[in-house]
Amino acid sequence: MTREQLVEFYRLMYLSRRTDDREIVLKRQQKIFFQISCAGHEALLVAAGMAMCPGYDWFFPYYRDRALCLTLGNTVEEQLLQAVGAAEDMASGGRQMPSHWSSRKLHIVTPSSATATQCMHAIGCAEAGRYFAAHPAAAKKHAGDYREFKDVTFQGDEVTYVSLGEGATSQGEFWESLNTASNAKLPVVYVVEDNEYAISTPVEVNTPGGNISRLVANYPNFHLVEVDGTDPLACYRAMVEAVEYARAGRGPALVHGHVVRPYSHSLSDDERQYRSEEEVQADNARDPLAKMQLWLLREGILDEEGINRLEQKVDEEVHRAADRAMQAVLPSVTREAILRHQYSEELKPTDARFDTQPEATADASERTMAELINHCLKDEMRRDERVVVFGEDVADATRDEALRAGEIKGKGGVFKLTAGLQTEFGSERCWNTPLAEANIVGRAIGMAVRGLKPVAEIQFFDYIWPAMHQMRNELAAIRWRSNGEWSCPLVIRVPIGGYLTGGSIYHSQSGESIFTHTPGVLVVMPSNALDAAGLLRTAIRCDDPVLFLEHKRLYRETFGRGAYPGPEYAIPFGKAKVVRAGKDLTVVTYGAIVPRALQAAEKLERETGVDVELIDLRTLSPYDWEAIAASVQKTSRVIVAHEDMLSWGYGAEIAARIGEELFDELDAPVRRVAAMDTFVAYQPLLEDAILPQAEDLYRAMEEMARY
Ligand SMILES: Cc1ncc(C[n+]2csc(CCOP(=O)(O)OP(=O)(O)O)c2C)c(N)n1
Repeated sequence: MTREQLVEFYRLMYLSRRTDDREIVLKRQQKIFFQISCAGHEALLVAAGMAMCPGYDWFFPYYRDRALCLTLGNTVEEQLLQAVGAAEDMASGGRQMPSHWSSRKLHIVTPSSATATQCMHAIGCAEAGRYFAAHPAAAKKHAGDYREFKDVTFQGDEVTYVSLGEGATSQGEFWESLNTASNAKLPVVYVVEDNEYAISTPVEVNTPGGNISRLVANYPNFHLVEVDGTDPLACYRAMVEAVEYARAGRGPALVHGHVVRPYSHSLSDDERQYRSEEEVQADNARDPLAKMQLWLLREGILDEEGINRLEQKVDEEVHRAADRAMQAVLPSVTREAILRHQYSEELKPTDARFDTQPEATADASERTMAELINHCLKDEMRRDERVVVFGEDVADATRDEALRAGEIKGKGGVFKLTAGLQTEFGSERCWNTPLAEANIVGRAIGMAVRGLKPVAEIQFFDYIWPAMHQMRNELAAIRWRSNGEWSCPLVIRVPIGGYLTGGSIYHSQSGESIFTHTPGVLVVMPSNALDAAGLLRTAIRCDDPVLFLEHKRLYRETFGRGAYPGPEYAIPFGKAKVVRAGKDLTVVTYGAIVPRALQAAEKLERETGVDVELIDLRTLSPYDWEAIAASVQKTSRVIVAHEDMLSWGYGAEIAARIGEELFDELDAPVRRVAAMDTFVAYQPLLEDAILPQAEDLYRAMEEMARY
């Protein structure tokens, strides 16, 4: 480093520390509401920022990384606006805590507060960079779908930075990310900021043997460096080496920096409650700021006066920034402003462009839902080179020599929905992932942030839970928490549901209401082949994350087959289908209950003449309230039916809204038909008793008609 760089290095470290100090004062004055500092980590982070290129490389930092972000080009004022929760806070518009950095211009991707989730996003980001370099045409804008609103930039040799504390390395997502970084030799630089404490929990609890780089040492392709993170020159050397290694395409790197934490975990924590005085003093003696100041003086790079001048200028800068931040306009509290950017503001999945008619094609033979989903995936992959498909066992064959030689047919998913995709589009566009659901969803998020369109698969709904953290805290939240600056439109396809005869607890679960209760994600559940094709197309082309629930029992049923509707057939979200028009009572349902309710309704009409109107919602979030209201106004009697458990279920919300808004229309209490409040059992007799059957629906309809 030149003299100027060394002085700048110190200036940035000091700037970061003084910004923390200012925030601490503001917090004590109750002008801001949370404070977490970078103190003690500055040397490692300024080194990282100086070794990388803002707006060229990509950054997934965590809350300690103030000094990194200042080095990349974040200003103190921007950081203090976040602390105030100002309307002009670029990172989130007052939605996130301070120290949750974000800048599109600098490629700092919005982080959550959850520890280690960002590791998976960094992997997806690096994979996307590599993909676009190999398929540059895919980056082009395209009118008519999400690509219209997603700028894609790539360099070919960009490096992705991701940081975390040593405590966070205990999280599965850290290890799930190492798996893919190592296997795919991805250009990712991990920085583990080891201050030996995760709040009050010391390193030996989180890391067997107390040293994370020693544990990572057996991962192939990694460049590992362990460094004194309070030594600026050693940190800079370590970071430059690591970045060079990754940029040259040799694989990922992990820089393990031993740092200190002089200001406790956050302002809400007092480390003297759990650390001895001796230990705290030993840490203080390693403070990187004091060490570098001394070093600059000793080496004659700055004299005392030079240090004073530099520090005074920084103090004034921080002071001015704080004054400006205190004057900032606060966010609007209108309902509209609060909900803004929950979903894409540019392209709604309810848009008329998604309302097209099936095409008559030469082959009019009836196809199953499984076949039409497979056709839709193929058509969309042909149309849009950004679509990639991955998950457990979705590829035809990972070891693809025999496949390419035409000697084997390939698997293509446990339900064969993705059959032939790898064969037609290659292993870069359809591949098998490790058996790790957070890896699947987390990578998909990172890819979608960069502009790819992942259509990932979770093998069974029953196993979606390891990915739940990624889905609720990341996928659903990214657009809202960054105030629209970042988005991750993608599709997660999930086989769901029971009526399988022998599926048992772990292959028959429902649980859609858990996701409709999550803002930011759209939830779709078709009941027939044609709807599945049209809704999946909209899911792929729209600009929001979509959970696409495919009922396993409906995949190959005779009910609901349809002819191939052509490659442009789409159905807008939020538009229910009247499966059977009727005048006496309404049944609102979706998924595998549709054929069962239809069977019950037809029997009821034959036997009693009662005429049931059957509504298939098709999309659960958003849902078609107008269709429900119109039908209830006509029939004055309504049953909400679903396969999932009764209590706290999807039907509770619909029933409550009918009660609130349509009470005067009703001639009978709203009724729900659903599963018992338990898991689905293996023995078919038990399964039949637990899940709602056509007879249960029949009985409910008949009783309601008589009420
Ligand atoms: C998934 C998750 N669990 C718990 C927390 C609460 N929490 C916030 S920070 C923290 C400790 C993190 O320690 P470490 O990773 O060592 O980083 P440091 O804060 O020391 O830099 C915990 C437990 C969280 N944010 N996310």
